[in-house]
Amino acid sequence: MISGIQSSNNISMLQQTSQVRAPQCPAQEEASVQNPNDSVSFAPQTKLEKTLAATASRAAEIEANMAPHEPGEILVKTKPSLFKGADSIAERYGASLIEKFDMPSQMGVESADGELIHLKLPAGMTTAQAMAAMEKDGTIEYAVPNHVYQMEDFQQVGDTMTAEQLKNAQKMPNDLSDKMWDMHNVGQNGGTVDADIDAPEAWAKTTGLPNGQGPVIAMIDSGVDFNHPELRNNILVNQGEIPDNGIDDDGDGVVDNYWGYNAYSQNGDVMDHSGHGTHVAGTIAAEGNNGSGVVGINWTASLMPIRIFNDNGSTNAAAIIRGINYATSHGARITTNSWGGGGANEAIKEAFEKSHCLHMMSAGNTGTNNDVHPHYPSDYDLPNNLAVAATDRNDQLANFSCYGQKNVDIAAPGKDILSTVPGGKYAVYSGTSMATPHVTGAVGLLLAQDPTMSNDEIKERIMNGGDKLPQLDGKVASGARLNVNGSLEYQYQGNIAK
Ligand SMILES: [Ca+2]
Ligand SMILES: [Ca+2]
Ligand SMILES: [Ca+2]
Ligand SMILES: [Ca+2]
Repeated sequence: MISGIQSSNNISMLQQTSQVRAPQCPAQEEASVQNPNDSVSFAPQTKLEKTLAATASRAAEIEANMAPHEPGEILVKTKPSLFKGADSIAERYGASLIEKFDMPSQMGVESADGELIHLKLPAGMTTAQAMAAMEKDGTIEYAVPNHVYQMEDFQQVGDTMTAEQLKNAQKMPNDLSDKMWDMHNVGQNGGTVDADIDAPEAWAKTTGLPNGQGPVIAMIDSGVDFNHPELRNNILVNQGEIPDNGIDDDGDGVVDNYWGYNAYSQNGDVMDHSGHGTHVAGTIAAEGNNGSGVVGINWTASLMPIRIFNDNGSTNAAAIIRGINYATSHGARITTNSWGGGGANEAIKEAFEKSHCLHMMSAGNTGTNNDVHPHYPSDYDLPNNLAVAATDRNDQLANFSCYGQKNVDIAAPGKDILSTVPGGKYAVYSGTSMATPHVTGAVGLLLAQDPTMSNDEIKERIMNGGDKLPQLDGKVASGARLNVNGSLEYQYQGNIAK
């Protein structure tokens, strides 16, 4: 039985949302998107007009291959050591500066880098026209669209439940529901015995570190219901900030960022209105063995909600970059990313790459091969990311899950997953969005066991410590499904190619 707010068909909904997204642009922009040459129909006079005329055919070529983006906007990376590059570039293109991204100090030597700026182009100039013109500009390293991305779709299975309704079917620990085949599969509900991540065996070694003492896990998602009784104690609040007083008490540039950061609206509102982020959070770290609800892979943890999506489940590159940079500059060690799309974006890739964090990324829900049809951010070839496919209760690749021998690293349970949803409730969801937080939770336990573990070691332990399955051979790089106990026991060799 399918119920709730989600479509009964993952695949069509994902395709639909990425293809028919309503343009958020004035009529003039829409017309120019359809025919970029229309907007420069006057005789070129100024230097800028001449440049646009000279690059018109290149602009048409870029336009033809353009993934969904915010119209009339562009992200520009200046060449290194360019004095006041941002202002002069904006002026030259008749654009206005929306923001200059702060590169947190942990990201490396600031002065050796160019600046990343976000521009609003003048009326009538399309993103493709600006990109074509900027290719010829010697002061610019790259210019990319402000791509828009969707939350990875997910499917609710059955009804939302109260804690009381759940209690009828519990096993050890005292809140391990028998619906949680992903943690401990004894063949219940038609599953296969031990097609699971061996969570009880892992919990004999560690159940995570107390809030504030272990690795900070940034959830770059739709926010979290921070009032959920299973999550509230595992969210790392910003102690320097007084909530809801309208003042940026800790002076970090964000007002009232107590529970986390809303990178889309640039404020402290991280309440989840979709269920997506709250479900992800519960898999990573619903409070464990507390006699209620469900159990997360980490019974205790330090979760950092970073909301990047608006209420329609959509976001753009600028918000994503702000979210990644916030995680990096506010002490996160891990990020989890259950979102994606088709637009490769150099600025997003660089934000991930320059962050010291290890980034978990969902492979996508179109059931396709990511080595043939790219999916981002999971396809970025970075030393510090892991891309995750989804399996079901019989250890088969889920029918909706994307895969890729080169671009997807590992599979994890992602079909029929029970976790927390807003309003203090629980629900079963399916999607690679649900698989990804299993790996994130496992990384949390690895770092609880050894806080000094490097990203390279974590990647090797996750990939080589999993259960190799013939049906995943050729589908994911490791050929394995996550086994958190196996990763905790695995001896590091230093042989996973970076
Ligand atoms: Ca098991
Ligand atoms: Ca603040
Ligand atoms: Ca405040
Ligand atoms: Ca619980």
